[in-house]
Amino acid sequence: MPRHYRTCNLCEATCGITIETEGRRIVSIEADQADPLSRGYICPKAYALKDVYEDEDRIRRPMIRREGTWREVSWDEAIARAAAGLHEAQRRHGPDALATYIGNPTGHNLPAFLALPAFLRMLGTHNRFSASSVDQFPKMLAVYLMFGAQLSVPVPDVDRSDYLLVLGANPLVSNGSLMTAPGMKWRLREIRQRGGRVVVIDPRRSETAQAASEHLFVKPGSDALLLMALLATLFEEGLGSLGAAEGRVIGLEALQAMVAPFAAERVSAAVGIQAGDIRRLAREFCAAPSAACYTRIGTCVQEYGTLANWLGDALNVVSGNLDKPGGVMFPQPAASYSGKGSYKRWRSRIRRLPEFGGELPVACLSEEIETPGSGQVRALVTMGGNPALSTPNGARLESAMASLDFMVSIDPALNETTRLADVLLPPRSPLENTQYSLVFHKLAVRDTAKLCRPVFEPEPGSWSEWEILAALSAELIRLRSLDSVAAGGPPIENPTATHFATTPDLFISMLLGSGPYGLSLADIEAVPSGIDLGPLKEGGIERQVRHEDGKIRLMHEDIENEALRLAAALDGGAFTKHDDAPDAFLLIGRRQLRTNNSWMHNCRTLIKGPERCTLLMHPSDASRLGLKHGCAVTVTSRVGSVALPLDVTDEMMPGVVSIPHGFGHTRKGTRMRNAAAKPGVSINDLTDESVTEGLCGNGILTGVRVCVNASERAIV
Ligand SMILES: Nc1nc2c(c(=O)[nH]1)N[C@H]1C(S)=C(S)[C@@H](COP(=O)(O)OP(=O)(O)OC[C@H]3O[C@@H](n4cnc5c(=O)[nH]c(N)nc54)[C@H](O)[C@@H]3O)O[C@H]1N2
Ligand SMILES: Nc1nc2c(c(=O)[nH]1)N[C@H]1C(S)=C(S)[C@@H](COP(=O)(O)OP(=O)(O)OC[C@H]3O[C@@H](n4cnc5c(=O)[nH]c(N)nc54)[C@H](O)[C@@H]3O)O[C@H]1N2
Ligand code: SF4
Ligand SMILES: [Mo]
Repeated sequence: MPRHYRTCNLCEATCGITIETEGRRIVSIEADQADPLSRGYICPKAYALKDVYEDEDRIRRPMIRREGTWREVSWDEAIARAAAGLHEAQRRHGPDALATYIGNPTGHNLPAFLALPAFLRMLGTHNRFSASSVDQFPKMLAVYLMFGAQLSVPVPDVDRSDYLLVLGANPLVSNGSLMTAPGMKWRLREIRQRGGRVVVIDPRRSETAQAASEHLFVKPGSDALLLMALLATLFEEGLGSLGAAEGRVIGLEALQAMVAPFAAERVSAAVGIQAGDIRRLAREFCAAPSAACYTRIGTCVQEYGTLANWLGDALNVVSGNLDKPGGVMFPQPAASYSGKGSYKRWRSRIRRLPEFGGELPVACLSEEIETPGSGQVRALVTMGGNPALSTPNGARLESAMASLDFMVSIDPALNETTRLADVLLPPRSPLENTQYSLVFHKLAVRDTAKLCRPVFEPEPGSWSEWEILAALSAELIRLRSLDSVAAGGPPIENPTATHFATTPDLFISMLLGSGPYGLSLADIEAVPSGIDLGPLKEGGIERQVRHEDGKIRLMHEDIENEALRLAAALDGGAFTKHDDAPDAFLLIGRRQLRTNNSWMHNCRTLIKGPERCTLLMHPSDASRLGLKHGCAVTVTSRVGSVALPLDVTDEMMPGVVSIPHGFGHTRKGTRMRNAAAKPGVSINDLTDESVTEGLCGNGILTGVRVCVNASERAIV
């Protein structure tokens, strides 16, 4: 039976797996013990790759929707129809009339990832959106401002660390993000076995918190205050040192002045942590032989997200832990592909939210579609995304999308978003493509390199994203050229032709050749489980700080202004004023081991078992409101209301409730039968698109103000 060595493409952990096949069937999926990064770890989702591949609901042929009915068509007809509709919107209303939304799985898919830049450039629209603005943009902006490039992300060197401070992440379930670290359960246990400490700051006693040395509840949305106070303690008590960053920073005194007003005693009530504990954490962090502060999605999806993430890395720098084994370090991948990034080159039309990394925040997409005038979005391309369920006030975006003149989705599922498309272009399974991760090797806790060849020959007549975007680009340019000639101008050359004339293999091979290890494709292919390039290496400041003077910025004007805004909010009582309202709660999200954002709920093996879309609430809150475990509750926010079962648990911080994201498969016209049988509700029918993170406009998905009451509605 053929055995194939692959990297699981479902999440950032990129675990090594082996897949045995018989014909076009998957017979078994197992952990690859020889993978140098994942060391034999996999999670239950890996087995579901079989379900995803064999899913009867998976769309395999292009389809066109007319008057509510889908019809299978040839690729030629689908591409012609898609290009004509997109072209028409741009011809009549200008380049910005076309918007794009790129979702999460494209980062895990080599042909999609490599094809996108050329395609997006060719479209020429300022209205580009992606899941990154409901995810890690604040972290990326923070490192862009501090280190000079949006992917210069220092990663906790967990395998050598003596102290890991985790804010807003639950890697035992998520398997790590902006920190590719498969098997965090083992890696955290090893920290503790070495005599080190793991401290988790989270409004819920998460799975990671349960495995940690210490857990402290924090009020949702207050991480910037906590980090300010940790830094203030460090300076006040003279605990800092620059280590490898000595002589390489500017703005140290300004940083000290900025954090000084945020003493632990002043922020304690707003953060929900005793001043003595805050001071102790700062002392422990600085006294540890090595320490890493890891801030992730919980700290991004809040109002002061960029500031919080910036402060987290400032703490790493001024405690001497940047570029130090056991601290935070810059990985050195065998091949990488990322520019410096950009900020504020343009703004959104209505709310004036800033561009970052060539994109606008998706929280403003619905108003850009709904509001008439020059620059109004009339057509949309989505690829590998489900913004109807994944973005704040998804229900509003859903009805905005339904009002578009034209929509194309490049996606293998007919889901809450793609059901609204006029043309559905389904790419073939990633298991039929070559895979090499250009993103996650750059974020990994160990340097490795692994290339995976297709498990199956491509299904006859199937196209990868590379082929889809190449054909769509060529057809769009052909139509533009016809217009130009008809108007008496010259024909237009296809600007994407050279890009698409190469192949993904050629790209990887070029990047490897110019990379630090001088590897070739053949070198990597010779080791099917992946080549081990060793632990993270010092010298990362030299390699990854990309400001022209090579210096780390410990101060930036925008950060300073955010700090002033934060101080005013603290003084104005913004963090404490609703504390006593009886039915008012702050809503947070959660991830679960057996789900993956909104799109794996159709896997039978994952979705079976108890109802998972429940509202978590602390027993003291439940008894005050007279609510019993298992009863139905209604949760209401400014934008909407949902009803779901109550789960009473002391995992929750009092005053805070939690709903997992990605559910809400109640919409008509989808083709995800297993998901629809256990639909749950969408937390993003409660999150508010009208408020955004202060510097990059990221969606605010945590600390959402809601009321909870006994439900009179039947639960769907
Ligand atoms: N099983 C599974 N794995 C996944 C995914 C999935 O859906 N399912 N999704 C993948 C994706 S796309 C991503 S981006 C990563 C994300 O990976 P992580 O960043 O680890 O995200 P979460 O698991 O959501 O953990 C976030 C934690 O932040 C806490 N939190 C919420 N609000 C706050 C706050 O204001 N302050 C603090 N300090 N904590 C807060 C939550 O309670 C939660 O425990 O996971 C990836 N892995
Ligand atoms: N309230 C709340 N909202 C959140 C979050 C949260 O924590 N709380 N998390 C946010 C985060 S971190 C993220 S990343 C987003 C995710 O948001 P999105 O990326 O918008 O949504 P997904 O649920 O990941 O949807 C993935 C889509 O990709 C398709 N797909 C799967 N594989 C492939 C492939 O190989 N090629 C193509 N072309 N398509 C494929 C699936 O069919 C599905 O339609 O959600 C965000 N939304
Ligand atoms: S943690 Fe699970 S889903 Fe993520 S890469 Fe590993 S096996 Fe796949
Ligand atoms: Mo994400």
